[in-house]
Amino acid sequence: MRIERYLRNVTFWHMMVGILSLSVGVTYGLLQVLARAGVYKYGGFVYDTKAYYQGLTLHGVLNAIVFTTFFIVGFLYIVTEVSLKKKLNRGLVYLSFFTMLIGTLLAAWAILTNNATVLYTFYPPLKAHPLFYIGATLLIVGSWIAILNTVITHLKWRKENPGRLTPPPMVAVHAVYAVWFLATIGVAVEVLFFLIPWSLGLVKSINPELARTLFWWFGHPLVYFWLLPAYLAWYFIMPRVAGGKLYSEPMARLVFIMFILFSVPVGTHHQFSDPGISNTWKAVQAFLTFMVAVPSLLTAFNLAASLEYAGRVRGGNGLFGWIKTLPWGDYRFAGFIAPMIAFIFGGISGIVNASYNVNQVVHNTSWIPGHFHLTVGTASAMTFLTLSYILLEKLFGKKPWSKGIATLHSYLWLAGVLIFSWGMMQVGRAGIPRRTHLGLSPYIGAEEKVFMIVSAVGGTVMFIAFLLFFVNFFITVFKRPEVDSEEVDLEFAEAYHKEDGNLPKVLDNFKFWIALAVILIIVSYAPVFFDVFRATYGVPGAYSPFSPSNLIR
Ligand code: HAS
Repeated sequence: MRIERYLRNVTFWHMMVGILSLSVGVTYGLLQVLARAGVYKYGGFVYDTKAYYQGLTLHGVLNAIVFTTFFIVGFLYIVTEVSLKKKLNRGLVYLSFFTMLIGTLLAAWAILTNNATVLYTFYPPLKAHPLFYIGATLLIVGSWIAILNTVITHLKWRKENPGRLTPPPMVAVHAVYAVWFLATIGVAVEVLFFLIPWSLGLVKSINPELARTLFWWFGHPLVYFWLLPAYLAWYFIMPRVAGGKLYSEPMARLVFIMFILFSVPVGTHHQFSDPGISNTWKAVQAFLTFMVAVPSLLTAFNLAASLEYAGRVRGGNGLFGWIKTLPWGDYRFAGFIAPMIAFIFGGISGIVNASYNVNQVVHNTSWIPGHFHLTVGTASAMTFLTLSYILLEKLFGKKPWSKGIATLHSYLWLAGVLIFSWGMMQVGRAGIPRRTHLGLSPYIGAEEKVFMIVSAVGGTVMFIAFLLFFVNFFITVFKRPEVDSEEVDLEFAEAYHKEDGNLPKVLDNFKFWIALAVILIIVSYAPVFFDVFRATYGVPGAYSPFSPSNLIR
């Protein structure tokens, strides 16, 4: 498949904006873990709290929002064109990129000038400069343009290929975008109707609980927007790198469809400790959270079977002999297996979080950053870094400058994150809070201090691993191409159990699954909003959309 030069370049710039943002974000990550361990003091000899929170905002927004969104949109363009063998609309590609870029620059200005030190969750009553919210809106609108482009391209493909099943990697693309679109409706309402008017001074006050609820409508499916492109790579690229096949294609399709259904109506599991929402609906969303873990459990079996198949094809035998024969020294395999291993622990800790009663022990403690550095911080982020090497090779014919360093940084990062998260989870279990530098806290015991040093060691190892990636990646960018990249083949894996003509047609009907997801969202969220409105209406100082007295005339 020939990818036009403009799309190669645009994808490259998506990657570059993402990776440059990540490089700033991870630097602030290092400073935080060192500050928490008491090794580094923001502002010299005293803790400068403002600087700590500004750094934390940069860390969260750049790593979790900017890096991921740019990388994912760029990567999915290539997957779309390669799997459908059909061109996207060039004008929309540019429009999306520049809208996202302008939005990012506006938000970055606000954070860098300390006008938006509100962390990546921007909970009110923390208030940011209007340009922060407007920038975030543009970033999302830009990604919606990319969705529109992808949907138009797929519809054209369907017209030209009546009766053909959507290729499985494209099913994954639709799942990513369906989840993202449904999720961003929540945050769009929060930002457009509440935060922007409030930050512009058009309304006097705001309802923090309503804003949090709308944020988490977005915030949890956001994690599957990060995860599903990694799954796309683990399902459709990794088995081929391992020298085998994807074990079951129909199961992969089912998994992506389950994510469309279950990703959104679970956000209240971030609000188990919030007042105002009844226990019944928290419990319902806790149950739905367990449902959304099911496709990941299916994934674990499907991927393990694919790995076993590859290991046996490579000559491994016996119960575990196949593990040894996997290509552990191949930088691409290392870059996929390391995040997969991290995700086993990330997933287990997610189930702990989701268990309503156990959540009371870990909520708002350091346990949570322990969980999400294993998930988004490694399962997603490291997979994206591996994909960026693969894209450089496929789009520009440039293999990594050092394959050894590319392999090393993946295992080093894995070691770093396991140490980091172990430390964070230990102190989290002891009740030590997250999102604070703890510099002057009197209640930290000797054992906790030790584990905070453990986290600092792990965080430093992760940072060194990232530096290795960064240097290797940029030398690769500037070196001469060594292979002809005119024909781009992402080399999607073949399947051992392929989809055949017997597959129920409904499994290729995305409109049906999205409609079902909307119904599930309404059923599970309507009572939650009813509770929130009932509990917060009329509270002095709180803003209710139903109270006209809140409008400044
Ligand atoms: Fe989570 C909080 C529950 C998955 C990210 N999560 C967070 C936050 C983030 C985050 C960023 O219920 C903090 C937000 C904040 O700032 O407050 N999470 C879950 C559950 C899952 C889950 C049930 N989370 C993720 C993923 C993330 C992510 C994925 C990012 C990408 N999470 C929660 C809850 C909270 C939470 C509560 C709120 C806590 C609180 O109180 O604040 C599930 O989706 C996890 C299912 C995963 C599995 C693992 C499957 C394993 C696989 C690997 C297979 C490996 C193989 C390798 C085969 C069941 C697929 C074999 C190796 C060989 C050598 C052969």
